[in-house]
Amino acid sequence: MKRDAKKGPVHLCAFYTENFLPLKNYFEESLRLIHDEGLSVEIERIPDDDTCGKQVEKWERAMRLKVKKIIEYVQKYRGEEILFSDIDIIFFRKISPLTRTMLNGHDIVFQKEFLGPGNKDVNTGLMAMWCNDATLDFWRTVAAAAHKDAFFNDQRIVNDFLREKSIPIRWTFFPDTISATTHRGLRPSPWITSFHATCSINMNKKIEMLEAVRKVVRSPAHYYVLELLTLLKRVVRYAYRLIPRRRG
Ligand SMILES: [Mn+2]
Repeated sequence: MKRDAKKGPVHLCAFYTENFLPLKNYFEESLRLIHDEGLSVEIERIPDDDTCGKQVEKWERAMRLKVKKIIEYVQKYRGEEILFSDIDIIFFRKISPLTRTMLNGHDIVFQKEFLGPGNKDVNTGLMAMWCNDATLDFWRTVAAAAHKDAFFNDQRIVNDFLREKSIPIRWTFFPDTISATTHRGLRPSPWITSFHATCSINMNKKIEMLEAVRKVVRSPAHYYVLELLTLLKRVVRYAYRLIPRRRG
């Protein structure tokens, strides 16, 4: 990939369906606060589909739509760098410098599903991508595989392909600062770059997660108090366990 394309901004591409509007407000506000001059933000509104009522159905519709939208963005920004983001994510620090660094030598950079050396899974919520042939082929193959699924889940399909190495793609993980609920619950390090509210498809639960994490990140003191309380709780629990043993 030509390096001169790096002069342009990183295109942050996101979409939301009408029913997830409150999440979009959190997303947008967080972007305003980080003042990332290297980003060009594009948030697309998709009208809600009234024909599918249940939350789980809406969720599946959003996942199918996601693959379709990614293909559109990759075609639109050919030769440039994009950051595709779910709408249930908030940012705390500039993301474009990390995106550029990570894309050096890779076609796609994924958020980790879990922390630790045992993790092999990617999370498709936040992805940095070079809009090139390899990336386009990758997503077209994912889209083609979607028809086989009764309940489509883009992340499962992506992880299957990456594990099988059946599509040639240069990919890597973002560092742990690209955080999610599956990493350290609602108590990430206060120095994270972004947080993805995962583990629930319920919007109110997601908002609770974002609020809780925002508190931790905005006030490291709050974080240390919580850590201290956890430690104290452990000490008390341990001491409590010792007492009956001595009596017995
Ligand atoms: Mn998500």
